[in-house]
Amino acid sequence: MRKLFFIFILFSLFYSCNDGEIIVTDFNFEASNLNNCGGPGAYIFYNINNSLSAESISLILETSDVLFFESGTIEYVLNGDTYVVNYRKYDGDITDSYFCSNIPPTSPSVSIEYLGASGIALLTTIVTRDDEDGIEEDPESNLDTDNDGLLNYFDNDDDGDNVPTVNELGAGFLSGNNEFPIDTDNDGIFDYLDIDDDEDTILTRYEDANGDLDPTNDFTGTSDVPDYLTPAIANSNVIDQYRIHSYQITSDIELVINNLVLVNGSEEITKETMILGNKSGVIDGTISVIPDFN
Ligand SMILES: [Ca+2]
Ligand SMILES: [Ca+2]
Ligand SMILES: [Ca+2]
Ligand SMILES: [Ca+2]
Repeated sequence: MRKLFFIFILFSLFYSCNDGEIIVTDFNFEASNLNNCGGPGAYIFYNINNSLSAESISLILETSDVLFFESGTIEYVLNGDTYVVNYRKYDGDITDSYFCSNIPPTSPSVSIEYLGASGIALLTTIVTRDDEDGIEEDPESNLDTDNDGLLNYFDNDDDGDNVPTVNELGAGFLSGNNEFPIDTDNDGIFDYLDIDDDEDTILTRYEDANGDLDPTNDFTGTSDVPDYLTPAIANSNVIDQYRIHSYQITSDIELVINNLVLVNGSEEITKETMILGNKSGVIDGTISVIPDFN
């Protein structure tokens, strides 16, 4: 009875066409075991299950698309040529190097192989960007105050005056003692959004006498207040160029193949929804960029 029940479970998950044989296929892939390697030109995604007899399912995408940098779902229709799925069983455990090393290991050997004859791979990416600039900014907002192409929530110089936002808020605001960031010229526009912080009609970006794209280190005379915060000093050095910007980026993915048909000779396995899995932190790092000046 127990055996019958077990077979019934397997049969309800997968079924075989053509010859009517029951194909005993575990497909016990843990969703969290999705891994990837490669990059533009050839991306490799794979999920390994060594728990019983070793098996893997893998997807190769030969595409020049730059993946993982934009949120959304991209669709690839399997074609057996450039977008290929393989399901394999092996005579021994396999490791990441089986898919990712330049010289593929000679063992273990593949004992059974199925090729994805058809199906649609759906790669869903969720990207998080954060400038960690001391201001809470809405990641849903398209606000780009300085129109430099970096939205405020990942622009660490929101007004494009070449003074980083974190240096324009004031210690009191950063420590939580002040409710509002500083507004040096009291014009109702906080310094971090004000392109002329001292209201002397010279743009902060231009109050950069030494031209190093950093107005905070330009002082006239013995003053310890930089020129861009001193209304009495109005020297202009026209600089229409942005300093380098940096922000944190993390990218999480989920990979699913819909209507997958796996074929080995006359044997066929179909699966309406094959979850290859998910992976956090496919990208996890810092992006540095010099925005174009508009
Ligand atoms: Ca911006
Ligand atoms: Ca600024
Ligand atoms: Ca102001
Ligand atoms: Ca000024």
